[in-house]
Amino acid sequence: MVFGMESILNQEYRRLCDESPSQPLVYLRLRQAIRNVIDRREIEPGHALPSERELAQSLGISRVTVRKALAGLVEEGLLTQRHGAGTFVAERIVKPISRLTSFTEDLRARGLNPRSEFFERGIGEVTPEEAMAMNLSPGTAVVRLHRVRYAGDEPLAIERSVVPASALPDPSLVRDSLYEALEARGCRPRRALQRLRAVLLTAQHAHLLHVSPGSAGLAIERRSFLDDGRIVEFTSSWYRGDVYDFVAELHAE
Ligand code: 16G
Repeated sequence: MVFGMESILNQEYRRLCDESPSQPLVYLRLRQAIRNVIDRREIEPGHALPSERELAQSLGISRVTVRKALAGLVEEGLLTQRHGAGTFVAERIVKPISRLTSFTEDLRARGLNPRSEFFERGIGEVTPEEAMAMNLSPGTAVVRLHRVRYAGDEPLAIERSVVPASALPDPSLVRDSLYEALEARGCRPRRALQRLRAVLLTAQHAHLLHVSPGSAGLAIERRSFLDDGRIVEFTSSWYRGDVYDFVAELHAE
């Protein structure tokens, strides 16, 4: 067990106790402490966390509470658990597909630095295909973004987004995050339909993603809606298959 890591977690947990003594839920506080140390890269991806027993002992809380704190972070994709081996900071990016989050939020939650390189950030008339996919009338103005999405220097995905100009009148409003720009206009998507399929990355996509042509990728199409049912986003993404795990929680019914 790494003592340094235990004491870093311990310190962060105590700091949160002092900062918000009124937080009655111990597992939420521990969850936040772990999130913070991962965020600050004080525990690196792939590294193990102290065991449940060790954490419980050093923090003076019950193992049930520790387990509950960890389970939530496993569900968020921040931690992974390997049977018999323990709990690790997730190395691959594990993305729950049932949450409508943005690339920027997903990466920030993992302590990574999201960045975009734009090939296109403009406004134009909707094409017939886009009009069909988005239920827009011919001639409607749309904003188009074509970006490579990075974590620091590492390219992770290519995205083409189309957004009605009624939701986003000026493409330059999008700096790093489309969802932040939409949120600022009160048009953040509330619901989305997403389609995922496995692909072999074309030479052009592979080049942009710094992988070999023919590498495995995931082609994802997301159509997002506002509360009133209007489509606010139609995005086609190509994610690298070697770094992403998409996970979903399933319920029997
Ligand atoms: C994600 C979404 C994409 C959305 C983008 C917004 C998937 C498969 N796709 O990449 O549809 O447009 O996030 O991210 O999750 P941003 O706010 O960082 O620009």
